[in-house]
Amino acid sequence: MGVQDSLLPGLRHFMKQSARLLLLVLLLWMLLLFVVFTYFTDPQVNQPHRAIFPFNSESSHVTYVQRSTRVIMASQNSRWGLYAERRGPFHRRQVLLPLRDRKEFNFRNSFFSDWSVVRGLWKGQVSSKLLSNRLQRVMKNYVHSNKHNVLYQGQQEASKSGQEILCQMKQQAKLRTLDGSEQPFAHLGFQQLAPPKLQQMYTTCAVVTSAGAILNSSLGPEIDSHDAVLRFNAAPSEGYEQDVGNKTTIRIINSQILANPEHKFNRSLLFKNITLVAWDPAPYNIDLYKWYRSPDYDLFTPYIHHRKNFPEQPFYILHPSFIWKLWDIVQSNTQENIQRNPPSSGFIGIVMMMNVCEEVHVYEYIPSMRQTSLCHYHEKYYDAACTFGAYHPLLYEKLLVKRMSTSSEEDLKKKGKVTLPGFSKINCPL
Ligand code: NCC
Repeated sequence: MGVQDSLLPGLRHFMKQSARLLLLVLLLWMLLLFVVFTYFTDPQVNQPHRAIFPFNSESSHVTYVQRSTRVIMASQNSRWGLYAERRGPFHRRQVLLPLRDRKEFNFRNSFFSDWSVVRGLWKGQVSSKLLSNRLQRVMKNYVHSNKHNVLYQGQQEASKSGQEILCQMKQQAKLRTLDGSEQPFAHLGFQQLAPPKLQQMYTTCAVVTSAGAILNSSLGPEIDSHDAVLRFNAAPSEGYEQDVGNKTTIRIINSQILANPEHKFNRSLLFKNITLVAWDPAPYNIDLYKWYRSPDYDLFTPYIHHRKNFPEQPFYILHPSFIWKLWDIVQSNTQENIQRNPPSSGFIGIVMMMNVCEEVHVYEYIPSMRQTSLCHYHEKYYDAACTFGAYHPLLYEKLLVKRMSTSSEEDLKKKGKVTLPGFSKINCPL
């Protein structure tokens, strides 16, 4: 036996020990990293909240954060809730976020909860309890606040089949626009202003939501192949044709678009040569006088102005009874109490298209595998609330749409597409 042979077992033993030690150090290092990561991303980190600007009683800890694009308010008084834009010609743009909610914009909390919500939506079974703590809290505020004086006394059950929900929709969600015969509008001469009833029938229609997840979808050509394409608010197609297409037939606009100079409603090409459908939340009891006196955002003045200047352009205002009927339908099919605010433009648009199309294809409303917290495909702004709701009862609207959908699992997950029959194609028992 040479010297080399006697050294070898010792060397082997030494290397084994070193490897073990290295592994142990590595494990300890990873554990340490995990602890540090958990500490800094924990929404419950117990730090004192400094009240810099008392916004209202519920979310009283609010701070200003400079941001270039919009004002974000976590006020339950604001129409748009956490993301509200406060715009006025002289208003300096700032972001208002409650300190504790900012802390919860964190990877751990939102990433895992976002995906469990998405999976729940795919299965057609979801509860607000799956949302991140922050979204649950904001949602709870809206469930308890009641700006529009909603008084719901109907049933709340979640056991209807897809076909039963479709029949309920067909029966109760008939499209209604202001025709000018209702007071105080008749008195104000709206009958001469309102265009003929919206009743053109299309064979297949696309509803293109503004969700960030539609980016990199290459759905543009498929979207453009439909007879009619519905888009929302100020969502552009220019520059995004590959993913969202470039055809626009109808655009639903909330009253912010008409009232807020930033959207250049009178001049922007986004609103030309298409059918326009505007809406604004009226009181739940459909008090049209009160609505006319104090709409959420003044849509009436720009509407009158626009109708006079462009009488050829079909331009409608949705009757608030249509909007609140949709809310009733969502609540009636949900055991949880939903936010007492109108449904999103997305849901309003989907049901409107079910009234005028034989088949409706909705893109990236139920999130696909591309789900991201990017709010809009055309804006660098991240918040999962755009997808799951804060002010609007988006989560419950989406669940209802999923339950009515006839699309395949592959279409749902890969394309983010749900298919719904138009009312004319739904056969219901008499
Ligand atoms: O964001 P918004 O909606 O214009 O989007 C149109 C519809 O697309 C669906 N959507 C959007 C983003 C996302 N990540 N997932 C989605 O499913 C929704 O169905 C949504 O309705 C609105 O409903 O009118 C809303 O409008 C904006 C805003 O007023 C307009 O974009 C004009 O600037 C509201 N945001 C703010 O007020 C800040 C938004 O809450 C609702």
